[in-house]
Amino acid sequence: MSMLKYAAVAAMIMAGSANAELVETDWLADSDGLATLDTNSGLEWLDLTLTDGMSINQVSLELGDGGQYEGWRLATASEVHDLMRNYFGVEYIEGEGQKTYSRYASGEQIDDWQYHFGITGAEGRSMGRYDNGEGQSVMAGTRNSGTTYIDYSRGTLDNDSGYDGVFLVSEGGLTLSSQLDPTLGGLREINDASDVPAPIGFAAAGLLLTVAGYRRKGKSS
Ligand SMILES: [Ca+2]
Ligand SMILES: [Ca+2]
Repeated sequence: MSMLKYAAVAAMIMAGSANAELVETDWLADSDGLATLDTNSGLEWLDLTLTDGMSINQVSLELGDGGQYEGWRLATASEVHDLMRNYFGVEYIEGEGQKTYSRYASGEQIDDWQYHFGITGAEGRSMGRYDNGEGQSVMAGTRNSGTTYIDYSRGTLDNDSGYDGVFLVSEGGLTLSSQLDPTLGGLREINDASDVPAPIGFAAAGLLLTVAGYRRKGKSS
């Protein structure tokens, strides 16, 4: 790959990671707004209100043929981390464990998040569970106070509460919006076209800056 292409890809990735653009999409019927497309990752997320109060294991039982959430799958921890990092701009490092950001989110961020994912509990809680990768249930989301959570401990995969739903995702082709609107597929294709997984992308961006730095040094000396 030429240096120019590296620069273009690195710039695209850095620009894309700066903020996640969330777009309301429809799952089953026109204007139901039951899903949300993250244009950054190309993933569609099911509204958290639809799984509110359920454990991860209860939701898992409904993912197969004929199930309530047929075609959706559980979001991985790193997919949720990416969403939180990109949307809220939190400086979360993989493996850091439970993080609570007090009064972190702006009013606009909270409003938009609640609008897209729905309210799951009192005081504007808009929260979802996911498997932390070690068979434990953890939560991410925000609430009216502005406190934002990542990997907040919620006990076992059988644990449930009225505070949060479960994060479910789709790579496309499942929701009505992604079937009808070619631009949604187009967004995914743009993401796929870079063909650079995020960690490699960041490495490429780092390499580019390093090379640029060496060049400047070389010229000045
Ligand atoms: Ca939505
Ligand atoms: Ca609830």
